[in-house]
Amino acid sequence: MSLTTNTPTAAAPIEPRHTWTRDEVEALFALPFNDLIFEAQSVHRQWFDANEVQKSTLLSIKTGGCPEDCNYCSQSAKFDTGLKATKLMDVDAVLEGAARAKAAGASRYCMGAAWRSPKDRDMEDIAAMIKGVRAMGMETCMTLGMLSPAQAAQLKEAGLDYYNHNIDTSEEFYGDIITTRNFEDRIETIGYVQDAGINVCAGGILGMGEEVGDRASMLMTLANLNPQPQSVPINMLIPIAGTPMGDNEPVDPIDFVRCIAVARIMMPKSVVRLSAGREWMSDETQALCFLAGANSIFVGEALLTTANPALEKDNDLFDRLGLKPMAAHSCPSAV
Ligand code: SAM
Ligand code: DTB
Ligand code: SF4
Repeated sequence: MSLTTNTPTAAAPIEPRHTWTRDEVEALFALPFNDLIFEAQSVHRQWFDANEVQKSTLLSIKTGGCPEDCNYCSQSAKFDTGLKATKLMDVDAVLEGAARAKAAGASRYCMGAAWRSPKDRDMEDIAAMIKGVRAMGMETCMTLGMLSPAQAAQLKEAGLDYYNHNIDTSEEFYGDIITTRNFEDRIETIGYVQDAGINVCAGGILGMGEEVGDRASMLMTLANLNPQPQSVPINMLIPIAGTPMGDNEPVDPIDFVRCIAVARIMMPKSVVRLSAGREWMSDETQALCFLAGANSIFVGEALLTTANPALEKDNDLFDRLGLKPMAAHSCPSAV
């Protein structure tokens, strides 16, 4: 495949396109590594400062006991992972966590609940959390499972900036990972979020036993959404003992970097997040991910139920790479 697929003209930065075919995406994955990274870095510099990385912090506002059967997840009630289920947290406790995240340099606070979908009775507290975090000057993100159009509108009304709803893998492989909902359900909620005027955060997981073709198909689905998701998390599977994926083999870091690069090329105006799994990655792998166009990470010592690198370790990596945090509300595609 020619390297000119997405090559910019000197004058105008390339705009996202929504007509990607699986053959085109697979051809990107098959490029020699150096050509792929060069192309990704060239695209990256058109819309972003290549030395800026957005920092988000996660909080699990309702942990465990989830009725869904996502084969990778510590929080599904279908697997015995030893996790203790909790109720929805108090608003004040969530806001205390947000203040700590802001002090540690996060520009976005992401709140996750282990629900199939939120109950209407929970929406008042959820709205209070969004308003409180926003008042601190951080971007807000929620991930609560499937939404109705009315719930999406309530979240928008409360001031929600981003809604995370991952497609996780290809449409073809989805049924092997989750049986309690289908791929179409995911796309439907993403549509409701877009219709409500909320930025979409949607990505997936590598290391679940998928083939390169599945990774290509997943990125094709994401890039062909119109608009493209403004935020694209690429997670490395964290194998959880007690789940069907507890003994999965780790992903080859080079293959992981390739996927980041292809995502960057296909979604030039989106923030691509080097998401779960950094605790198990070398500094060099992370540096390659940034070179390939990743420009967001989770900071803080926990993700939802698993570990994330210590703050000092991340600050040290930023210093050694000359990286700076991205300011809130500076994504070029955000609504
Ligand atoms: N229940 C909501 C949902 O599934 O949409 C929100 C929370 S869910 C834990 C958020 C995302 O975290 C999942 O879609 C998945 O992509 C990611 N995730 C969960 N467990 C993971 C694991 N063990 N390794 C990597 N990513 C994981
Ligand atoms: C996303 O794509 N990854 C985050 C966030 N969105 C919600 C979650 C990662 C979870 C990793 C496993 C855990 O901590 O339970
Ligand atoms: Fe539930 Fe979300 Fe975990 Fe699936 S990924 S089991 S929906 S918390």
